[in-house]
Amino acid sequence: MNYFVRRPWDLSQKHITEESIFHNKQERRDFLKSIGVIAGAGLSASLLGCQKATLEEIDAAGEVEEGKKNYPFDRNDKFEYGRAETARRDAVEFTNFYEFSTSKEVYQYVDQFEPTPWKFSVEGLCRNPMTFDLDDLYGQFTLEERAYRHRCVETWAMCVPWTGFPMSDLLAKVDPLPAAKYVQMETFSNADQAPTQKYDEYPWPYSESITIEEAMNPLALMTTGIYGKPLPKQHGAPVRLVIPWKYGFKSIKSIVRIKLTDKQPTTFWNSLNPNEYGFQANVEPEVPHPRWSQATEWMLGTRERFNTIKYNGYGDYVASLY
Ligand SMILES: Nc1nc2c(c(=O)[nH]1)N[C@H]1C(S)=C(S)[C@@H](COP(=O)(O)O)O[C@H]1N2
Ligand SMILES: [Mo]
Repeated sequence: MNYFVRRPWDLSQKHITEESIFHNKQERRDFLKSIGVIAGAGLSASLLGCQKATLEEIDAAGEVEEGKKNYPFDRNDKFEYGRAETARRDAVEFTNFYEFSTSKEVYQYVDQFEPTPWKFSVEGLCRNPMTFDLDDLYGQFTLEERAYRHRCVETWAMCVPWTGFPMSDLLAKVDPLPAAKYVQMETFSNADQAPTQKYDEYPWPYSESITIEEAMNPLALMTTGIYGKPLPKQHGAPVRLVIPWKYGFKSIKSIVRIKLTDKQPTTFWNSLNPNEYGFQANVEPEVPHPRWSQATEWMLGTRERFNTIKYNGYGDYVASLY
């Protein structure tokens, strides 16, 4: 029999007024000056916001060479967006990475960041703690490309092809002890390379955590690439997590440490504002953020509006966890 199955993300679309993204060039210049970027780093006029940066300039600002020879990896067709793929330019020029900037034009602030060589450790409640460098990741794991939807708590969304491998494969290597209940993850800490880390109103380093059951879910992806290339700096080079059924802030970038623990760890956004950024942070359209509704979302680039879908449309994989 051949009939149309309505997938959870095939919902009726509403086109609502565009979100306006605030660009204040003077403010940005003042900030760059205050952190000494204008004088030292030799950014081009367009990267300083005098004119729109070209894709070539954005690519040059974020590019990471190491690992490139391995790409691209085969796409796993099990995963579909159910929507149009976000144009690469729209994703690469609009990112959240607070270590570098509280603006979305993170690519303008990453020139001091050196993501290679890189090492990260997996430690804590496991029988076989290990340290991995990038060659280990490309050599020891089976990487693939996956088309995932991404939903930020701020209501923007995108559809992008990530490259990576299941976090469960990583955890299998370290052999977790039965007492391990949570996976705690930390981003690098280096104020010389990441300007915002000079500001101590944030609880650096950025940290996140999920339960071990969530980490073992096949959707949880240790991610090294996007659009068939290594992650550019602003997307969280050289290795990040992607958890597509949760708000984007759980998908921690540029990971240096993963620790298995028996107690729920403190996490970056949750400790700053627990009312606005819950620990669990599953995508739930019916649960408003205290300052805005979560009922709809808008796509980077096209600004198309969609209704938000529970678990970002990944209920088949994760609903049984909750
Ligand atoms: N270390 C770190 N990881 C982070 C963030 C951050 O500021 N620092 N921002 C998060 C947020 S809010 C989102 S929406 C996603 C965005 O991923 P992208 O910028 O690659 O699209 O990264 C998440 N990971
Ligand atoms: Mo986000």
